[in-house]
Amino acid sequence: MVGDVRQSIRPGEGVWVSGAVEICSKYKHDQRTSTGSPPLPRGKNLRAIGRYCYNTKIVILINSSSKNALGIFQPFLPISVPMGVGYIAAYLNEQGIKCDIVDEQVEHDPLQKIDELLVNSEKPYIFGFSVLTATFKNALELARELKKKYPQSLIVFGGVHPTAMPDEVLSYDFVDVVVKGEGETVIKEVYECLKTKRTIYHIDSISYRKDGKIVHNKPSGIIPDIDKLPPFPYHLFADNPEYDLGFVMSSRGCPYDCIFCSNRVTTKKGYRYRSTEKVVEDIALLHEKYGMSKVSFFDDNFLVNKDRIFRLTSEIKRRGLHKKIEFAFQGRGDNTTEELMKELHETGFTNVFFGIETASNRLLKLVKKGETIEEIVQAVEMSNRLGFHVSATFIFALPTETHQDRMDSLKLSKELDIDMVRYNNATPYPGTELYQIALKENRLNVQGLYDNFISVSTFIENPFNKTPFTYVPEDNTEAEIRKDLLFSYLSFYFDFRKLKLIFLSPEKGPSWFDAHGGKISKFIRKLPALFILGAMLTIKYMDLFTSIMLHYHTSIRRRDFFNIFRDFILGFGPDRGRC
Ligand code: B12
Ligand code: SF4
Repeated sequence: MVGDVRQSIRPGEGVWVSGAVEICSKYKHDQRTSTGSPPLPRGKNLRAIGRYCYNTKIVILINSSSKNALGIFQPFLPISVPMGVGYIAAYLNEQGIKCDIVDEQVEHDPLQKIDELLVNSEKPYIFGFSVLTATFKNALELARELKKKYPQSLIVFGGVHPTAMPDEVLSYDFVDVVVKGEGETVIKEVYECLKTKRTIYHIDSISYRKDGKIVHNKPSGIIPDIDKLPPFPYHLFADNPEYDLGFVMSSRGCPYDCIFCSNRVTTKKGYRYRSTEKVVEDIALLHEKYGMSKVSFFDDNFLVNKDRIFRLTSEIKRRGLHKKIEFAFQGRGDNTTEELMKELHETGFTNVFFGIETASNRLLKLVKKGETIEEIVQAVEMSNRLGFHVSATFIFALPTETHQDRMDSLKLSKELDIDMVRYNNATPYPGTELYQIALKENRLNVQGLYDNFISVSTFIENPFNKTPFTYVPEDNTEAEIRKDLLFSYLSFYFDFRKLKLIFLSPEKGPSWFDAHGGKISKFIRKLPALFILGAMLTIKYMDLFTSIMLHYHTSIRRRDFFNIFRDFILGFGPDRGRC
């Protein structure tokens, strides 16, 4: 009756069949009694999506992490609450579906944690992985182990990477289903079908294997009214002091077309925002219940709708929260106006982050940023004038970019007097237009399972084992871009005021480098890592120095290199006290 079934079936209990099998007799009974959804095909090779013959009760959501990817830098990065699994858990809980969260960022042994959670739980289980490109490898490793240990479980992958690459993900036979796009309602449907012993083949927005082939169901579209979703479940993460709870998400989606950005892979272009009341409720909760005095808006693009921002600021003021909390947000230069920025600053929005990307209008056009450098400069200058702490990112190695373009970006970042800057190397994330360009130009370099998809690799890599770039534009070399990146960091940060900011007030920045973690005990624990980091950077900068002196693999001029030190010394002059 049953072929390669890996676990015996006991009455009242089901089994997840993931081999070449036939349908178990209990399933045949279920098929008769099932309602609504299409019946399972019979007697076929059921490898892949398999068959359920029981009640599914348990959903475990796993936030995959790339914790080893950032190497020695990892201890300096704050741990963010995994929002994707958080939102899904909130939705499932609201629907009365029990689920647990396992976050690889904070779980030293996720497998053991899962074992503990499953003691006395009813089988089988849904393991729902939240996956980014950088975390894909870790997710696969854990999924493989889980499938081995719990062969009757259903392994579901969701998030940006699986949404962009469902075929690739399903080429691993231990992954059963990919949920594409926003997953709240889809995972609920999957759960309910399995629980009521129906097939899941009809569910929109999923991909799966059937009869040896990968099937992609049509997308169900974005969730039109995100206000109907339950609020973020901060309480699920509040017990772990490692998390920084100070964030809020007030919108989803972004109407722009930047070719390097994978935000829209899951959220699409439809810009949706939550009601003012609900957002301010979250903020009040963070302050009143969790004692937060700093809250970051994690929206892709916060300023898209000005009317809603004015409504938000007036409600924050009405509740007196502007006197208790400092806010950070990320926006576009062309979305700012003096009136808007002034209002935001008066409401406690003290930190603004701009993705400037490049100083070249030609490149801004090429990457479809949809704004000009003049608009960005105006916005940054206005923010400085109003007293904002300004952070920004630039992207190096965009298609057709030259060394001079990069040096212009560096010059602009210094002229604009930005407080914190990150220079990233262009990374063609799957699902973006940049990925397609890199593929078409035959310049996409994927190492292993996206091991090199780290846009800050130059800074964190081992100097003796460099991380190859994912993309190097024509007429450039990787060595040259790497040196331009290191030079830019040195030129920007070798400045008394900036160094003081990083080491003494990391909270004023966009929290990408937290040297001491706020506590002396934490700082001491980080000392060995800090030492190794320092040694690695010394080696990198010695190598840069040698290259510049010998004009080897770089077009950086010696004079420009020495000017950095001249400026540093001059920086100790009259202006030293600023900050
Ligand atoms: C806020 C943010 C951060 C924050 C916090 C992230 C966090 N803890 O959640 C910080 C600053 C820490 C961060 C860091 C990084 N980020 Co980030 N981040 C974002 C941002 C703007 C919002 C993410 C978010 O929470 N959205 C809200 C939730 C609800 O959406 P979601 O996670 O996508 O989840 C939904 C669906 O994807 C799906 N889903 C997700 N998981 C699952 C699981 C299952 C089982 C199911 C069914 C469905 C499902 O349903 C969810 C609910 O609708 C996104 C852009 C974006 N819009 O996605 C970039 C983004 C996710 N980040 C990105 C990157 C690259 C990074 C970094 C690697 C940056 C770097 N320096 O290289 C790091 C490392 C992250 C890591 N954990 O490894 C990329 C990912 C690209 C890719 N293909 O992987 C994005 C898309 C931005 C971009 N550059 O285009 N990030
Ligand atoms: S980079 Fe910013 S503006 Fe551009 S598409 Fe992404 S979120 Fe939108």
